[in-house]
Amino acid sequence: MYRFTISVRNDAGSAPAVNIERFVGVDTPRAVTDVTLTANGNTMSLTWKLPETGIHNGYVDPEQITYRIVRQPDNETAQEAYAGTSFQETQSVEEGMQIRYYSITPLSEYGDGEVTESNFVILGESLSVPVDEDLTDWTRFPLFSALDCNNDRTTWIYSLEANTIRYDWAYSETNNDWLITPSVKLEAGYDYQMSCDLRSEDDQYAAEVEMAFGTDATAEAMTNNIMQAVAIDHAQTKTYTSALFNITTTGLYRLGIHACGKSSIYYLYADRLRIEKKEQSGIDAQLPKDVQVTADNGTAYITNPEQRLVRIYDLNGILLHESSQSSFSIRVPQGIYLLQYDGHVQKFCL
Ligand SMILES: [Ca+2]
Repeated sequence: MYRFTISVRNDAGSAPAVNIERFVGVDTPRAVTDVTLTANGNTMSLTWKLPETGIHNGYVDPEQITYRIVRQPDNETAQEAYAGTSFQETQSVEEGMQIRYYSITPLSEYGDGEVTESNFVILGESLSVPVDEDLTDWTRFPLFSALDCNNDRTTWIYSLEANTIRYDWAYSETNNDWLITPSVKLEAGYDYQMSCDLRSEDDQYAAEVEMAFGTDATAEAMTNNIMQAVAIDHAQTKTYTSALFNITTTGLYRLGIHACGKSSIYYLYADRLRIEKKEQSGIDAQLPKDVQVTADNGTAYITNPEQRLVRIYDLNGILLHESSQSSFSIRVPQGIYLLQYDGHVQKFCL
């Protein structure tokens, strides 16, 4: 910045001097504008504009400006001194989903401009079980769908004040707002269970909550209830767990937390959501009477009068022996084994 003192004089004399400050020379760039990020599959395209003048309204030579491009929210530098105002890269997520955005800083030998952040895009198609979502991490909230089904303009949000997901108190008399997970891969043949950590703002009723799942992120799709509505009326976080549930077709599903019941002026907070897979043991409490196993001194003796095909596995599922003899024995190290026939399974110990 330069200060100029200007005075005007003519034959009649001098006018009072005027001081002005002006920037002269090459200026520090302003923050870039119009930052747009689009994703096509795993390929991300970023474009932006450099303002024509610098932070002091001085001259900026776009040819001399480079850009620091940082992947967010991981804060990884993608380019340190990139030339140009469009950038593309292909990035894949190995598993799960995450948001991606970029921060861009214009750099010059006369100083660096301010950082500008792009919009975000979502990488990945679905979550895999086990799911353990930290809902205090704001970057996870955009993966969820918040549905204001009673159209009262309040619903589930990420609260920057509370640093977690919050269901705001309703303007209507009852609550009807879903918080629905991104797509989750579920397999037929297993039991699943969802749990969510919930609390009220105070030891006062905030809302009722129920859980359900379906195949789409809509209220209409949430047809399979897995937890009946309960009132959330405690300031201390408690974990609410659904019933075990399973599906008959392997695929992508959505699981929902439904704020329902009468409304309240107290906020409802959700800060962790888990989905676990439970092995469907398929282990019968007892074998049919005709197949018996007795263990003695490292040897298992099997009686099989109907001469069914009987298989013995270790706990890793490795087949150790199979026989359809009416009686046979197998010598194995101490441990737990599985005896299986005609779809029946039983554990036995040696
Ligand atoms: Ca609402």
